[in-house]
This record gives sequence, C-alpha cells and structure tokens, in this order.
Amino acid sequence: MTGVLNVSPAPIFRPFSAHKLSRNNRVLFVKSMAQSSDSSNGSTSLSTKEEPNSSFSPPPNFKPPKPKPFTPRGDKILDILGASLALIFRLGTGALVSGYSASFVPKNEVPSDQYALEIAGFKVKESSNIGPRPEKPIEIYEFERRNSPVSSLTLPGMEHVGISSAARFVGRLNYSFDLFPFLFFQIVKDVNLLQVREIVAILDLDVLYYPCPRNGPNFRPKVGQMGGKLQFPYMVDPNTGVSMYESDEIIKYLVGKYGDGNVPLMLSLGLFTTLTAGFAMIGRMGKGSSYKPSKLPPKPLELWAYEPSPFCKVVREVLVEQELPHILHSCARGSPKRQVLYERVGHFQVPYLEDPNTGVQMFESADIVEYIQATYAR
Ligand SMILES: N[C@@H](CCC(=O)N[C@@H](CS)C(=O)NCC(=O)O)C(=O)O
Repeated sequence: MTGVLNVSPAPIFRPFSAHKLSRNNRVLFVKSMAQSSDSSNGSTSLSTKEEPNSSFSPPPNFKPPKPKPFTPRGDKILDILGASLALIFRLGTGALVSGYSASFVPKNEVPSDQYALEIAGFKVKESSNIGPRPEKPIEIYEFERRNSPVSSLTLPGMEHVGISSAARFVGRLNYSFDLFPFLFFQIVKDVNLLQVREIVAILDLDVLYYPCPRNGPNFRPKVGQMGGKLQFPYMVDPNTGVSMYESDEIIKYLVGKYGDGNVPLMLSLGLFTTLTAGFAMIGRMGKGSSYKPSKLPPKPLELWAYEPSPFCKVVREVLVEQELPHILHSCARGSPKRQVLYERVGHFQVPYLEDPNTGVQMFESADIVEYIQATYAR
C-alpha cells in the first residue's frame, strides 16, 4: 500500500529562497494550492512563521493496516462512540449528498468493478444529482473551539451565532453559574464550523482546509491579514475569487454556487440547528482545537472522508491540532468519488489518507492518527 502517489498536489508553499534564514527568524511565503496554479484569482501571498520541512519519511517499519469496515479498534471504542454523538444529534446531516437515492438489488446485479455497500446479501445502489464539481478546491480556514466548558467562557462574539435567541432561551432556564449555562454558552458559540462542514459533505465539495487551532503559528494570523479580522471559518473560493466570513453566509454562497440554492432544513432551523450542532460536539470536547507543536510539510495531506463519520472525525481532529493543511475529498453516501477511490485502491472505506510528503496511503482511523502523530508531531 505504500508507494509514490500518482496525483501530486502542488506544494502549499512557494519555493524557498536560496538563503537559509536562522531558525528563529525564518519567513516563508505561502501560497495555497489554488493560488499556486492561478495567480489571477486575487489571492495574495502570505508569510508564515514556520518553514515547511522538506523531507519526511514514514515511521520506521511502517506497514499500512488492512481495512476493517465499521469496526473501531479495541482501544478506540469510546472515542468513536463520542464522535458518533454528532451523527445522532444532527440526524445524520451530511451523511448523504444532495439528491441522494438508494435501492437494494441482488448482489449479482452490481458488477465487481463498481462500488456498492453490501448489506445482508444485497447491494445498495446509490446515486445523487451532483453535477461536475468546481475545478479547484474551496479553501477554508477553520477553527472549532471545543474546550472543556468551564475552562474558557467567552461570551463576546456570540452575536455571530444568533445569540439573542440563545440568551433568551438560557434566561428562561433561570441562568445561574452552574455547569449547564457554561456548557450551553460554550457550545452555542462553536457550532459554526460544523454546519459549514456539513454543507461541504452535502454538496460533495473538495476543500483545502487550513487548520487554525488556538495558538497555531501559521494559518491563524493569515486570516487576519486576508480578511481584516480573526474570525473563523473564513472561506476563499479560488474558482470565483470570492472570500467571506460568517458560516451562514458561506453556506448560502456554497448552495447558491454549487447546489440548488436551497439551504438544507437541518441547517436552517435557527435555535434548533444551533442546539443540535452544539450537543453534537459534546462527545469530543477538548479535541481538535488547540495547537500541538508539529512539523509543517511542504504539501497538503489528502483525506478521503465525510463530516458525520465518527471514524473520520477523530482523524480530522488530529490534523487540526497539528495544524496540517489537508485536502478533504468529501465522499458522503451517494458521492461519485466513492467509485473513484474504489477504482484507485480496489476498496472503498473512509477515512483514507494519502500523504504526498511520504508516499503513504492508508485506511484505518486509529492507525492514521498514530501515523500523523509519529510523522509530524514535534
Ligand atoms: N475500522 C475503520 C472503520 C471505518 C469505516 O467503517 N468507515 C465507514 C464510514 S463511517 C465506511 O467507509 N464504510 C464503507 C462504506 O460505507 O461502504 C476505521 O477505524 O477507520
């Protein structure tokens, strides 16, 4: 399974100048994938604090594991259960692409070179009305605060997520300084990104994510440079040159440009959306929001995944904590990209990681997490 990739994404970073700067004052010019392939989209070069390491290799004796569908590794059952809460509270939002339909057919009706999930001797034929997707990945600078609810209560900024209705709701609960209001305020503030990720899955978009964890040295400051304020998520569409803050605006833009113009019901129910998205995060509080020192690779990792899958969620958390830019090949149920991966690898399962910096390609969430930590943690 280990080998050199046949897709070689453009480096995130511009070639470094011949001068090597001292470790403490290195300045690097960073370009996004899309920026490097087309300078006419209005994107700007930006400086980062970190120099990407130029050579990475897989951990010693690395062997990619065999895929084991729908089976968490024994020591990760609680993690996967916690991550599954999102699927339950959000009623599976993001699990199916737009216009999804499915039918059960006898096994022998589906040719062996076609991806189809097998259930109880039947194959599930799935389809969608997704048309051609944008040429270049959408770029999203992401930060999802998932603190322990009592460790940082940050009320300012809640106006971004319709806090007036949330505050009225809490008021009715006779607000006092016990755990629930802390928890409530915290989660209400942090649900924006989840909804954006859900729409990415529904619209089957590929996204180049730039993680901006708390204290992340590289991409977080760029958001301020590009858009004028430190607010997340921040989206840049290199296909149109449009960039914006505000999850609601981003969702409206994406469904208008790449969908049928209608915001899905579960993303447009106001306080209900906010609450369910907030509770969806409870199982993973404290994960995927604070920077853990890491080595920055020259190329983005590529992850085949989709938002509500608990197996994918635990991998995304580590990519965010390590501040590793990654291209998400979104492939919720009904996505034509499932067939693409099936043809490429002979099996479909997510998460599936391709690392162009080492040539590693692998399934299995727990092993992917360990691989990322072994390769990139400082
Ligand atoms: N043991 C695997 C399980 C991953 C898994 O089962 N993923 C599901 C999505 S949640 C999948 O890809 N199933 C195959 C399919 O949907 O056809 C891991 O930990 O990564």
